[in-house]
Amino acid sequence: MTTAEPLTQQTQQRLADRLKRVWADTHPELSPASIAQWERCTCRACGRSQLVDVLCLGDQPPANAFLSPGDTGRRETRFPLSVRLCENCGMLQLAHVVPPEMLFRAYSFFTSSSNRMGEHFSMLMGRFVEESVPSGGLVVEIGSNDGTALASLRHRRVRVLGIDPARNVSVMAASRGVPTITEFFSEPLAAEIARTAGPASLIVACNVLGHIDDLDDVCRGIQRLLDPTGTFVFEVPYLGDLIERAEFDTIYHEHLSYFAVRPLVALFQRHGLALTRVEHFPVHGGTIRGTVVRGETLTDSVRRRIECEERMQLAEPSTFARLDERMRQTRESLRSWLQMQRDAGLTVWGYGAPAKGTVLLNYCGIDTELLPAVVDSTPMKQGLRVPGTRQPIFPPGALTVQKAQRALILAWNHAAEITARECEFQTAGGRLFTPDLREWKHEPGGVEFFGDTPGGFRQSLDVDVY
Ligand code: JHZ
Repeated sequence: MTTAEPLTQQTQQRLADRLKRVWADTHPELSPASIAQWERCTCRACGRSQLVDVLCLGDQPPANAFLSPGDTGRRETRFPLSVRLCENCGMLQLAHVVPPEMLFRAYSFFTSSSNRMGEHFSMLMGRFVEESVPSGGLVVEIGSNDGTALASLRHRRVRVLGIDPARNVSVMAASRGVPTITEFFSEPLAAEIARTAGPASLIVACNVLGHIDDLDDVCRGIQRLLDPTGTFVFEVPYLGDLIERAEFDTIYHEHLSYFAVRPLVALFQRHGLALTRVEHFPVHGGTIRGTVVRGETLTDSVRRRIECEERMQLAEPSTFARLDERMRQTRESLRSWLQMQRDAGLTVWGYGAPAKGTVLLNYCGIDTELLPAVVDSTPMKQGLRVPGTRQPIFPPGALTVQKAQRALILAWNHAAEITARECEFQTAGGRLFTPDLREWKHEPGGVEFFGDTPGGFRQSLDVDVY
């Protein structure tokens, strides 16, 4: 498809019909009326119906729907992965919603799988508890996963409560001593928590706002639960980084929204909430952390950030036409590099089976011929296969045992941690590359990367505060 051109009526109808059929097959309990809601025609941030189609990554299986050995004979359910831009507020968002019950009840991503992420969240919690939570105050985390962030508060005199719909990760959180409600966050749930546990001094939501279709309901829930002087802190991958570094593999069905500051301000303002501070981190390829309080003030720093986004043309359809071109170039260069390795008799395995790895492999059409297997440290993923392209997933040690000569780091946001961990593989002659084809090496003084970065793709980021 050519980007920045609206889909034809006919194509839109075909996609919508297909999605409804999939919904009806997989969820017989849903009424036709509820199924019909799952194509998004109004903006999640401003509510207006000025959405234009700007990108299409084809039909893809859900990125975390790993296949068990018994599943390999069956056809996988694929959903359209198409992206729309709101011409009114600039919010980038997915057009189609895969049932959240399918995506989030059994979750294969664990926050604790990266030591660095554990440190990052523990620093976030420590700082905001000191800034905004009195002794005995309540800290609530939306999307608390395996409890890593809240568990870091165990020595502080505060009460903690996690909320996460995934049963398996909630059990892990409970085993860490983190009380967790195994549910989707919603306004009624927020009202119930406020009634039974009192208002929250701090509400935290990291890498979860993008997963939620009804952001108005989230904001209403925050209004219900937050203490009048409380703070809401969130982290989301930043759209500016997605575009600058062509991080298109972070586009998948779980991520319904791709946030810039301007649409976030519009969303919060409609609910009597004010985004007062934005910080920018290199985490997950570029993340913004927002601090939100009750009120309507637009601070100078946030206003400057919005001006900067205008200069970056984050809300221009032509920006996405350029991104589409870079996506195609990445597909070409990655495929020809893998073919060259194969022709030279070198075996390349994937390192990490993150959700973004599924997207990269499927979008680029990288099957087991080009990349026979991947390794991942998450026990729940080992023994399964990557959705769509079907590479088997082994524990990391298999890389050396099976004598792979190259590893393509699909979890490129953890490249430094992985390179430092894989000394044995490198000592045995193995070489590590990220999808931009830069080589990573563990040196005595730390990790270094080599090679040109065509088009400035995924370089490291500095931390800055607006
Ligand atoms: P990682 C996650 O996406 C999850 P994903 C989520 N959908 C989200 O919103 C975004 O982040 C922002 C493995 N690994 O973090 C573990 C090793 O094998 O990039 C994981 O399977 N060895 C909520 O799924 C994967 O890589 C290691 O040394 O793209 C990393 O997944 C390390 C550090 C990781 O998440």
